[in-house]
Amino acid sequence: MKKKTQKQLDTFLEKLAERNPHQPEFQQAVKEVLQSVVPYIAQHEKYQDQALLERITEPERIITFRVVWQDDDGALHVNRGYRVQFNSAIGPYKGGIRFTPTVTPSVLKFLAFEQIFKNSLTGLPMGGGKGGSDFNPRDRSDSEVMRFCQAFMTELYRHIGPDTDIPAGDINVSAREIGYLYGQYKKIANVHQPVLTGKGLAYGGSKIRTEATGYGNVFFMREMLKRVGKEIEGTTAVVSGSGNVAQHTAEKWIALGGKVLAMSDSDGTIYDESGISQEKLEWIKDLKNNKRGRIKEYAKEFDAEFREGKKPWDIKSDVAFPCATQNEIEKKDAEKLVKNGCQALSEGANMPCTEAAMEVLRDSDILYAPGKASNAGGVAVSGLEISQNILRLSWSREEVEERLEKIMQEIHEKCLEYGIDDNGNADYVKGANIAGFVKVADAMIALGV
Ligand code: NDP
Ligand code: 2IT
Repeated sequence: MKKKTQKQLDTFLEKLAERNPHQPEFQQAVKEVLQSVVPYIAQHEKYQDQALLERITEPERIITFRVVWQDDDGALHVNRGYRVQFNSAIGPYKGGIRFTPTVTPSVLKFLAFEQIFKNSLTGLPMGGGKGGSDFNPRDRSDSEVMRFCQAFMTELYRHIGPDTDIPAGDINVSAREIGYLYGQYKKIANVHQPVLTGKGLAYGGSKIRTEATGYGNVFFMREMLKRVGKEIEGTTAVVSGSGNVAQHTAEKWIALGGKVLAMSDSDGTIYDESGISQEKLEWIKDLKNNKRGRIKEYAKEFDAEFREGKKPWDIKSDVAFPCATQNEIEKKDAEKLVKNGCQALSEGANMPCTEAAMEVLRDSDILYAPGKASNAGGVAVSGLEISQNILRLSWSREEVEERLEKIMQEIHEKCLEYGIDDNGNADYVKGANIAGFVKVADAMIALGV
């Protein structure tokens, strides 16, 4: 980066930090995007003198609300609900809802900010948004989760709509929660509308939406490997997490001939040297999605190793798929991956690498896919779910999966269009950031202020 451009970026980030104090995740996400975008703007007059950086880093609207609900013993609880409606230049706000105690305005702003560029990359007309609550569903009964979802939607419903804002799932929000949320929306609004995605197949959901993020993640990895003449067949992988994205990343990896050595949850990692087969994966799905159990139970059932409190990054494997949460790969983890000869890393989670970890990966020979490109398959199929709802029809599994594959290939191509360096190497971080930015910036300029 030229000295003058670096100075401009530093000054902007200083002001951003002053304007958004105590929001480290948001500042981290903005810095990551602007490191690619600011030099690009410096070379393209069209994007100058438009206050684009100031505008694109300021959410259009943030809604905060009180959520009061009753537990099974009759006690009342108060949680905080949020929806960050960050940018609607290219379409209605779109992005997931997350229920976990680590939800803060900073986390939701980083996620909504990432979502702007991710949604742009899908090629579908979706703006960026994200929402959630600090509610912890762990150890809560079904009826408690239902009452919480109903209370959450009772306020959220007035802020969303098929042409305004269409939430979906994210951490701890999947089929069960989307069902309760949609049920409450329908009761209040008295309409069936594509106002949430990730719906059940019985009431308007799309085939493959459950699988889409994980499958898309593997499709993106396949494109990266293909470009350098490598194949999935026989290649080993470690996957963090054992929720929606992790399960379906593992599933597609296994289906394409790869081997999965490890998965994890917030308690630790299971290491199965013989590989997690599809049959064992079905057992994990039942454990996590129905029994809501802990991953360590896998070790007992299949005589594998359980590494308490450990992440999977020190297990030697050909590729890595972080699919749990933000900042789960620290500098030392990235160094370990490089040292162990890991060849490629594709992010299923949003911003799973710390800034320092990212630097290590980008300075290495590892093929590195940032989440806004590699995990975009989930929101892409959400977009396809909206299209099917509007058309009032339902596409087959094959049709949706084919479209997903094509979208992931196109995202890969867009990353290359803006991300090839002087040596012909692919910088997917730069490519994804610039390609995502250009469409949104063009729309913002065209729409005026
Ligand atoms: P799930 O709730 O289904 O699964 C999350 C998994 O990550 C669980 O195994 C959970 O463990 C683990 N986990 C969560 N928090 C932590 C933590 N602090 N430390 C260690 N492990 C943790 O969520 P998803 O699979 O939907 O989401 C995973 C990631 O993928 C998130 O970053 C999300 O934003 C991203 N993403 C999701 C998309 C989707 O369509 N669902 C789309 C694109 C990205 P435990 O069981 O112990 O809680
Ligand atoms: O991070 C994400 O892209 C998601 N959680 C999916 C969002 C969506 O609207 O499907």
